[in-house]
Amino acid sequence: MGEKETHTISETLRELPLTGHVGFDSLPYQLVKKCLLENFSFNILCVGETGIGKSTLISSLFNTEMDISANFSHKHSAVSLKSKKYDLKEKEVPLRLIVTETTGYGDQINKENCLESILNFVDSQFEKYLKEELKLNRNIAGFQDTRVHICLYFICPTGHTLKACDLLALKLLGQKVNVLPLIAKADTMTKTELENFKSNIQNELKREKVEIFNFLSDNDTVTEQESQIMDSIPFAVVGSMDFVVIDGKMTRGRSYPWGTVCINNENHSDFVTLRETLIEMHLEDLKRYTHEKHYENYRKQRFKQFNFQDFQRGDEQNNLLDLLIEKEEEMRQEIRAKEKEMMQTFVEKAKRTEQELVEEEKKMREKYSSVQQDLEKQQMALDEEKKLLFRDIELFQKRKITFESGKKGRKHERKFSF
Ligand SMILES: Nc1nc2c(ncn2[C@@H]2O[C@H](COP(=O)(O)OP(=O)(O)OP(=O)(O)O)[C@@H](O)[C@H]2O)c(=O)[nH]1
Ligand SMILES: [Mg+2]
Repeated sequence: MGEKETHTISETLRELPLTGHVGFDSLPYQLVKKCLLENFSFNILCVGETGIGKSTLISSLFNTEMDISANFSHKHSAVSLKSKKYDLKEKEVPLRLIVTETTGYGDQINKENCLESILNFVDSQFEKYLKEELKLNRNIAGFQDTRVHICLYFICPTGHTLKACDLLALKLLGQKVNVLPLIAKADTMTKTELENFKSNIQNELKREKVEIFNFLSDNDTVTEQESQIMDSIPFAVVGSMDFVVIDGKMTRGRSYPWGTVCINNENHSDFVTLRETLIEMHLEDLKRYTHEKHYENYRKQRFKQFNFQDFQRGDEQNNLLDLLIEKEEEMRQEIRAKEKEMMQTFVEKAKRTEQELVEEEKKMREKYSSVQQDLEKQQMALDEEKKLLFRDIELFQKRKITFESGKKGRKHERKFSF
């Protein structure tokens, strides 16, 4: 029925030739002007083991000295994320770039929870946007959108297949964000090793149905370039903060005793393909897909949690106001229950603290009386010793007097005997 309707409309559509200049041919220029005034933005999430080359690759991609601040430590008890904002400009086109990197990914002995913080980070960016969207006075145009537009997943250049944790990470991340796997430090493998590694990963991703961002056009016409791009995933990349001179030109590269790897050389790595695909060709697609697919999924899931449903025409029960009143009442009850619970916890804690204080006082008193008893005993012992000492002194004095008087008597006797 719908198809039939469209058919009739298109048949009756008339194309009218204009007799003069109206001015709507300038609409694309107005859009360009608006975009330039608004600032372009792009948010990248880099997930990969410590020291795998995340910061170096981002610096190489945007050809600028970014703060790489590596911490040279593998002693991280948990995975955390660090975000940095950069304002870049190329030929008067401004770009606000937010780069988020994982810290300590893969450094834990128990890797069970290493994904939790990354998935939470992705969700919390969606949540921020949702909150802004639900505000009464929302400002979507001025809102700093931090939703992740692309997640670059750095695979270790092992030459084998994907590790179980990489596979799980790619699978879970692929359901929430646009994911692009990369083989990091590709210069550490030979050409054949790299080809085999790539094909192993491709097979595994296909077998496990991992969702990787699709760079093919939405319409049916897939260009050769697009299918080449898809065949090259995971891109084997090389990054560098150093510059080398090749054919008299300064270029980013890595010098080794046996030769030089030029990151812009397509025979050396897929770096150029990555840069062109990500920035030149699909930056806006990645943003659009984030909003239209991943954010929509998140929004739907959150609304389901609140029991929100779509309104059907003529459905009297699905009145927005009723629903909101019902929700408000539910939330009030929830808050009341939470308040009660908190009050109970507080009273219990206060009781426990009071009891603890009484016990502490009792212990202190006992300790005080035992110390006092000890002191009294010591005092008595000292008094006893003092008494004995005085008696000894008295005895000594008496003996001294007796001895002195005896001495005088003996002297007198000796005088008379002469
Ligand atoms: N061989 C080789 N080494 C690289 C490549 N990219 C980066 N490196 C080197 O790897 C080391 C770590 O690079 P970073 O970019 O700091 O790695 P990171 O993943 O950001 O490290 P953390 O932020 O500490 O997790 C540095 O010594 C880089 O020079 C590469 O493509 N090939
Ligand atoms: Mg880094």
